[in-house]
Amino acid sequence: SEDCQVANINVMQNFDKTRYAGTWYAVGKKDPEGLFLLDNVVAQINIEEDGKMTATAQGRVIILNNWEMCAHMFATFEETADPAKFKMKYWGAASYLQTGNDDHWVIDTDYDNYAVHYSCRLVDADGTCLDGYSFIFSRHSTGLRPEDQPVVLQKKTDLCLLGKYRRVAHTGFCESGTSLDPQ
Ligand code: AZE
Repeated sequence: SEDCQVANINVMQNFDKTRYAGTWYAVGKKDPEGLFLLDNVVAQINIEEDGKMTATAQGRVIILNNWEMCAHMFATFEETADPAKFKMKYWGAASYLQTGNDDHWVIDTDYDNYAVHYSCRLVDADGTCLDGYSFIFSRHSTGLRPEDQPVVLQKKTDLCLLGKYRRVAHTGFCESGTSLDPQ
């Protein structure tokens, strides 16, 4: 939002989770504090038979003693009054990975090419976000289409996160057999 108030952030109107389902490649990210997914981040959104949204995600991480691995994560989503705002419970396939309960807000998506995700973990006393993360997702591992770039740039600006994103590389790290985590 204009005043960077988390409560005033605009999310996707008439969000359709069934169209959000499928594979998304993270092509940009703004990191939170602490351990986080480094690169090769791919999310798979599923709609279960009961209509509930779930997800799996993978990404390269470095844990504890500089141990590099591919993190395999699972998530369930709790719906809220706003169809584009979810509570995401997540955990790792291995116990030493992260668990958490984060917001999962869909800020904007055309469903077929790009999606802008946002999660504020800690709202400051002044209503701005003190600790959060955001992913720019693409249906294409190669990045955003040129025509989607200005739309995404505007959303980054609206989120008060312009200049805070890094590109997310896709090198095949989580597709190779080099992972220490069983596939
Ligand atoms: C997200 C969307 C799809 C489901 C999940 C996502 C987030 C995952 C993490 C994982 C962190 C792992 C760490 C391991 C050491 C948003 C991509 C689960 C934040 C830090």
